[in-house]
Amino acid sequence: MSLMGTMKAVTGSFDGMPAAADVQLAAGASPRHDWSREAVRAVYRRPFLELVFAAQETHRRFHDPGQVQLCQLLSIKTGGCPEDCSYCPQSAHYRSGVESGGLLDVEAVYAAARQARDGGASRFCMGAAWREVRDGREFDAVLEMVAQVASLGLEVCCTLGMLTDDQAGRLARAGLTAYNHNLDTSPEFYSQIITTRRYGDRLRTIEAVRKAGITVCCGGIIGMGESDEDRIGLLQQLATLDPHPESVPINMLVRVPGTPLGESEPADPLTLVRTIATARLLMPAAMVRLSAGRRSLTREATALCFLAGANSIFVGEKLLTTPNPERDEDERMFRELGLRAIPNGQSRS
Ligand code: SAM
Ligand code: DTB
Ligand code: SF4
Repeated sequence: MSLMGTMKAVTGSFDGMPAAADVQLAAGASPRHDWSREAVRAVYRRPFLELVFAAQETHRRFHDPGQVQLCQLLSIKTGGCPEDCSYCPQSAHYRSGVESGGLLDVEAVYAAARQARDGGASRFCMGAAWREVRDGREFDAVLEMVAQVASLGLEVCCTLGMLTDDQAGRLARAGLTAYNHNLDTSPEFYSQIITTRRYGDRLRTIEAVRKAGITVCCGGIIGMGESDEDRIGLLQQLATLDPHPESVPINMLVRVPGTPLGESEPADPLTLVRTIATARLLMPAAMVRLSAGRRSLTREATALCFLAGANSIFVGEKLLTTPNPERDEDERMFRELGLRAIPNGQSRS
């Protein structure tokens, strides 16, 4: 049975737990954007089971708890990136074994997107290992890729590094649904992870995307040696964007040998769950995407991520350059958990 299968989700509710009184999320209430550090900290630090329960309650007010969006990634330009992001195997600063390549052909990208759609994905995300977009032949080809992927009825997302207002406008006119540009961590911890750009550079690109009418996909990574306070800081940054990002990817670091973070301590899956639950409570309408790192999660930890409000995953054997769970494994998990893929055209993007 495919991921598009029709197994019904468990829709019963839990009784007897206190409601999330301090989280102000009555049905229909509009999301808040004025989250202070203290308020975010209070949510993040709630007792674990209470936090997950509150997140699931909120999740059910805004989303179908049995539906999860399947997204597929494709690296359209791999490796050789001039940025020094300590987690990234595509940085030219490190020897990770990733082979650099040129920009893929439009035809190859179209074929990969069609295959992704036929496999049940409703969103296709193209990544390029660029610091920023440069106008010229390659950007023109990316615009053509966007138009072609959009013609398949898929949501189209790109992650190409920094953008100018004009470039964001051109992507919007080509049919881009979403632009992924992560803040990754708190403003305080950022310079320990990346030295070749500043937090403010990230925020400026996010603003350009927003102004162009493209939806914002912005999240971060856990497991980089950051503290709870850094995760709280990241979540506060995201939740004070107005409007909130429509899409919040939460990545667990994929530790790639040769990168500065290749030998880090693995993140605690319960910290991942806590981060997802807090994101769900702060940004109730967003798609919260359980992104990189699923290969190191047990089935049970993954189920907790869904319970905490994650409602999207990446499928396919590869993320950009690193492995992802096998398709069969994901299909089995969907059957066991009673989850269904969100049909094409029905997510909140
Ligand atoms: N170069 C563009 C940029 O940085 O915005 C786009 C591609 S970049 C690979 C997209 C995102 O992937 C990064 O912002 C980071 O959050 C995530 N990422 C990269 N390497 C990762 C890793 N090893 N583990 C988890 N997430 C990672
Ligand atoms: C995001 O936040 N995670 C995805 C997507 N946005 C582009 C990328 C994960 C990359 C993991 C490392 C790799 O495969 O190279
Ligand atoms: Fe380059 Fe993006 Fe990797 Fe940073 S995360 S090194 S900008 S590809």
